[in-house]
Amino acid sequence: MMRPLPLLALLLFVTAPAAADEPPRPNILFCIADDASQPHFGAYGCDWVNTPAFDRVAREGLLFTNAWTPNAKCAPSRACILTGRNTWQLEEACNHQPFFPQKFRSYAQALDEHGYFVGRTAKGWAPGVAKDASGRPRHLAGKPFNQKQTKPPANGMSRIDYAGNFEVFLDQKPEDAPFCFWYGGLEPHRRYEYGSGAAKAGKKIDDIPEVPAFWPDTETVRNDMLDYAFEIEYFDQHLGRMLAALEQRGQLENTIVVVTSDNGMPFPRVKGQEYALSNHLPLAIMWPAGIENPGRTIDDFINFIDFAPTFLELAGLDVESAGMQPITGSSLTEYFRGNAEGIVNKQRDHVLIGKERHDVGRPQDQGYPIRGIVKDGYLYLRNFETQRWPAGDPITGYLNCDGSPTKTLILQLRRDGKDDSYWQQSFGKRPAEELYDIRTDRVCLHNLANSDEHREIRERLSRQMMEELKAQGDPRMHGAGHIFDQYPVASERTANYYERFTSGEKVPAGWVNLSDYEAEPIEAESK
Ligand SMILES: [Ca+2]
Repeated sequence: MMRPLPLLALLLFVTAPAAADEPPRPNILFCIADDASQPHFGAYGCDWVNTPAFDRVAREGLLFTNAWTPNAKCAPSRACILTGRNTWQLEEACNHQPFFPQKFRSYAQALDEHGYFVGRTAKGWAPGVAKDASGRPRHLAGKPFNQKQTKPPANGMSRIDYAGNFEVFLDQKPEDAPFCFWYGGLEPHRRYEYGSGAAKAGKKIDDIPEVPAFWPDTETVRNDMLDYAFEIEYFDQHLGRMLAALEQRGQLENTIVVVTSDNGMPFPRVKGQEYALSNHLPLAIMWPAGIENPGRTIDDFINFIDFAPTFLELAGLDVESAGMQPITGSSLTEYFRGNAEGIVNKQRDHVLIGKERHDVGRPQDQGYPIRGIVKDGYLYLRNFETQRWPAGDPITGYLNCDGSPTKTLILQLRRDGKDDSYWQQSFGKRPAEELYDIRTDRVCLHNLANSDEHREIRERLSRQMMEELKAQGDPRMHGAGHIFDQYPVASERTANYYERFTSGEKVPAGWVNLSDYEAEPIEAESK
């Protein structure tokens, strides 16, 4: 065993510039779409969403077919990325719109302290409040570069010129410092300009081969999907401009480019839930100087908690020198070497997922606690509070589902007494256990939890999930799940929503209705 290095030597090792015979530390460009599901990128075979830049990253690097976030909602998903810890290991940051605990540092903060030039554009960790002990904002994903504005091709898209701001960032970078940049695009987060996919991108509703069976297959829903597609394409265009800017500056070679999304599409039964379309996300990584035999496809389970340890390793840091809390994920650099494809590391054979409180609207700001495991072609879910409403309380408008033409249609079909099956799937209450064969039922509609034939697999997955969660210190496995409901909501606008709403207060909840939808507060991190 190696003797520990004296502290001074360790500090010199981690802060000194690379020696002459060592390659310089790579730049890091982390690109994260907001609310895009895994199937909707060209590299995965989708032909009604055009993503040439994502496809290039996959072609010139690695395409991962099995990347999952532990928690399919903006702030908690991003907290896992930034800390390398599972959502149930993050205290308040397990919730959406929380106060981010001061004890948790991000990889971006660590790199900032160890010689990297660090910044971000648009949405970093959000929504929520992250402040240090003296009340100053903590830039968990890097300091903001948002000044350059542009005119996007449709209403509802951000005016922030992401790629333009990346160039501003590159212009400011000291010549001898590597960079770490976070491109937090605000697409395809709602709202959308209805019909823009058809009118402005020339898409046709018949281009969509199949509407997921839990939504009605109508022109309205198909148009909603095309508008979502148009927004993904806008995110991808800025990625393309960023790759071109790096190439032009001769910096693409030693930059690791990671492209993913924080959670699944903002449609009923997807975003904010824990099904396959919710948590299974796109992932492509390129690094010309560092990835051997590009163009490979990797089928191992990759977890969002694996990004932070990857970036620390590339920066020559360990958890202690980074000043971070212990990391649960493990570095992805094993995939960069050699020529292995498909199933590479047999130990990476499952992921754990789960959630607590997302958007508000239940009594006492309660969440909807779930834990799950994905393994051997199955998704197993355990719902801990089955008397609660999974997508939010009907009284306040199912607030854990963004307002949309698809949501409105499903609620209308039920109200009119025409069809309540879609409502049941997206908004109805659920049993304590769910089990889906996601090889044949990717949309998770056929619950096998009560099938005798599947009893063995259900019990095996449940046991493994519970054992691992216990070992990871999940409070819900140790009789303390209620603490997640007790953490305050970091927004005076929405805290205690149910009680205020039911006592007659007019509480703004823009996200219920498309007409007065308000985007999530993207600058919460820097306020
Ligand atoms: Ca999101």
